Amino acid sequence: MYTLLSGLYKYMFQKDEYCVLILGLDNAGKTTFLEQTKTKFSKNYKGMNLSKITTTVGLNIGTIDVGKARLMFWDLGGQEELQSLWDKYYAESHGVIYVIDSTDEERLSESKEAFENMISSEALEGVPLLVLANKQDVPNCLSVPDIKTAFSDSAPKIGKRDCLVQPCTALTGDGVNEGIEWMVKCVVRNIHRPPRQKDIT
Ligand code: G3D
Repeated sequence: MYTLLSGLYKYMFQKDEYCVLILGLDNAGKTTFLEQTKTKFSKNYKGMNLSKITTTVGLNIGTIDVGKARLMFWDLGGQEELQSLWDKYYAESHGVIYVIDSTDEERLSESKEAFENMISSEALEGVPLLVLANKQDVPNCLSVPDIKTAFSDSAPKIGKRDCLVQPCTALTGDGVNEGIEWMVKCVVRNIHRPPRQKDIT
């Protein structure tokens, strides 16, 4: 009876856990996105004042539950010297959210370089990739088609992994639900896929 009840309890309440990295250059809006996500998806979370958030130095973490999935976010610092730490987290991650500041055309090529380094990592092969074109509230910012064009020659490196470019305003929350729901769908589907041939030992 105990086994039956504990099995039932586990079935109803146990969550599958997924690690999702939030990457991008400093000032792209990673921490604002994480705070907005926690505010939207956690019932009792009293978010920080979003206008008081300053750029990530080190690591911010956060957890949300969506259905039977528990997403654990690691928001890593985007400064050049911190980018070299990103790959230490790749092997553990089930999904990547890459945040682009759509108002910063000057640093777009720098962002693309960091993006290409990241997607070239073997450890991230097949891992779903959500690209956020953030700060869409700012007039005359780069649109999703502009960003897709600028990043078009990265397509071969993206390969067959799930990838979505989502317009987003982390400050107001526009596009946050759509992005998170897409990520949940992909990581859940991915974990139930049969292992790749080279993973079989
Ligand atoms: P980071 O964690 O990637 O370094 P932050 O970036 O989340 O600290 O955000 C950097 C700056 O961008 C912050 O402004 C923040 O308010 C702003 N920001 C983040 N998301 C948006 C958005 O969707 N729209 C607009 N207009 N601004 C955004 P400050 O002035 O504090 O540097």
